[in-house]
Amino acid sequence: MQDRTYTEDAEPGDEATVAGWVHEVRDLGGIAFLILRDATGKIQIKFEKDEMDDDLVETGLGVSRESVVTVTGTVEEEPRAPTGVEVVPESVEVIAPADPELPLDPSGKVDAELSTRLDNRTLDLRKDEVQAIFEIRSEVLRATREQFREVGCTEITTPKIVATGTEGGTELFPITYFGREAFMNQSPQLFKQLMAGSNLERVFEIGPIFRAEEHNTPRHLNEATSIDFEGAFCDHHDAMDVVEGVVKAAYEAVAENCAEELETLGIADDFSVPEGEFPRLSYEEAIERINATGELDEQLVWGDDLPTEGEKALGADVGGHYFITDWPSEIKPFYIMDDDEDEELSTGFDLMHPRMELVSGGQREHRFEHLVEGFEQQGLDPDEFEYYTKMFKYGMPPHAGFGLGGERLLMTMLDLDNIREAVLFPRDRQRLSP
Ligand code: AMO
Repeated sequence: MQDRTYTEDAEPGDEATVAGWVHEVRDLGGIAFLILRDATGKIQIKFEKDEMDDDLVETGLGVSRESVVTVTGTVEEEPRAPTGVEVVPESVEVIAPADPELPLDPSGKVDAELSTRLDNRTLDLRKDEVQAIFEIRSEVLRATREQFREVGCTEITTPKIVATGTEGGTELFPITYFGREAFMNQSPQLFKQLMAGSNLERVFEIGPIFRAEEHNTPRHLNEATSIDFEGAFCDHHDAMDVVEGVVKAAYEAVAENCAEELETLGIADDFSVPEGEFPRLSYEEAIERINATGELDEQLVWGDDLPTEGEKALGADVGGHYFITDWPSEIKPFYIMDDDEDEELSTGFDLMHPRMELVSGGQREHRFEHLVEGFEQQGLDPDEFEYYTKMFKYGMPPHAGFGLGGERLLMTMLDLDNIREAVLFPRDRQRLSP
């Protein structure tokens, strides 16, 4: 729309047209206010009933909440107005009237259940604190991309419809692809490795991953955003350095550019950029420390996966982001390389936030024979992965990488209770639309 002024840009003395939603109409008798809201904020429109044209007053005050209007008038200084200015209207046009029966209250005065909010995301996003989450999400993704470019990575996008799974068979979503069985991709794992072996060398991808998770929990989604990295001539230590840089860059960018959003979310005072190196604990140390907390009914033994309560106990003990390294090879996937000196150990690592796991990564098995053996050990048919394995015969350098859960990064950064708060239209066991 031509000549439209955002509410935050309206300056006293301007002749301006503002456009947005009717946040509230406050009728005080002889004087009344319409509060108009747009992406940048709110502005007060003043109606003096005795001094203005009746039609204008009627239109301005009769309009239902959340209708879309444009208002043309003079911007004047008004210290008592919430933003210090108000508009004295010459014309008001109702562009799109809203049904007075709203499924939720965008002013936030009446709370709504999460499911009602997710069913009506358009209205939900009209609330400042919900808008703030998605402004921050956008900033996190921007900063992440910039950080990857800083360390020499090329952004790639890889297929989401694939012939094989990589992260365990039970979590696959099958689909029909021209009469053949196909799947929604669980991870760009194999594609990003194939690109680490190309002349691109260092690649990243930010895209959807699909998991038919059994769990319907506050931290699992069936479609999540994965922030993936893969780098040639990198080992797992290098990959840990890269992910540490990315996480810190995301926090720094939010601290620097989202002060208002953090204020809106009520977390500005508690928000801090993680400082110093993230501690790197071995899996063995991790289980010892978990056992020492006494939080678990049964002591963990070598080879156990870390249960959620164990992760929480360790998180509370460490008190910040930390890595768990040197996992037993048997609980890491086929593409993870074993330790050079001890076959029982792998180069796999996880990056943890005190509340939950954010990242898995590791150095990859780049030696053809070892890779094929690994497939067989995990009961996978190497022939099905021939498109992948054969490239390991034509010069595959050592490489390493990681996958970082985008929504989990946001959830932990903003202290959200439920991962669904960080996704516009979440996919979970109950939710397939909108
Ligand atoms: P992994 O399966 O551990 O590793 O996934 C990596 C990270 O992605 C996030 N994540 C999820 N977030 C929300 N809901 C889910 N259902 C979900 N599943 C995963 C987590 C997790 O730590 N290919 C490897 C990565 C690699 O080695 O490069 C992989 O996918 O934050």
